[in-house]
Amino acid sequence: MNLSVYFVTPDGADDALVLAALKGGATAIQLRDKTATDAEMMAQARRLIPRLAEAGVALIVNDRIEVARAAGAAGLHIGQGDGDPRVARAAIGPDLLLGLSVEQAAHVAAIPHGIVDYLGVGPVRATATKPDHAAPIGLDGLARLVTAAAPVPCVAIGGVTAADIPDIKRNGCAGIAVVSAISAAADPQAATRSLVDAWRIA
Ligand code: TZP
Ligand code: MG
Repeated sequence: MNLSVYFVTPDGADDALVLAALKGGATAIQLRDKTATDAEMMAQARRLIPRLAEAGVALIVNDRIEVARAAGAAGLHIGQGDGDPRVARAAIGPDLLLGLSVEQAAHVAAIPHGIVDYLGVGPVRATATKPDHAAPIGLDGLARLVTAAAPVPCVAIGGVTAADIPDIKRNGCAGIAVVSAISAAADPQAATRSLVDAWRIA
């Protein structure tokens, strides 16, 4: 799975935003919406999955195990407040990807072996996108957690912009996970393309 430019949707994202990120070259997409009903999220996932599949891009569903399963998503992403990753793994079976958010060394140390496919590590910086986020870890905190997590692939999340890409890549991350760097851009497709290009040349 290519996690290099992983677009995480803001609440209420429309399909056009996701498709713009796809056209811009996003390599993975997470449907994350804290405001949608399960039925709304299911319908959106079902509309998007075939479009993404044509481009070989995985759709990962945030939080909602039943939506991930029933919609035929490529995976599920959960956080520290979403229960034991072993329970999520048992529910989704062996074939779906499982991503887990980690914010501190203790979270990495507690990961059961062979259960998760990748980690979202952060927040690197404070971000208005997730009002209840944990304390920012900075690029040096990121480097420590990525080293501790090896060989599990890590994506850096939280206030990440194109300017951070060289440091993040040097830290051994498999990619960046961003919301506002794409969703708040005047041209989300072009913004995604800039991130993809920045990752490639870093
Ligand atoms: N988890 C940690 S920070 C964050 C999530 C979902 C939000 C990242 O959003 P942005 O706009 O890229 O800072
Ligand atoms: Mg969650």
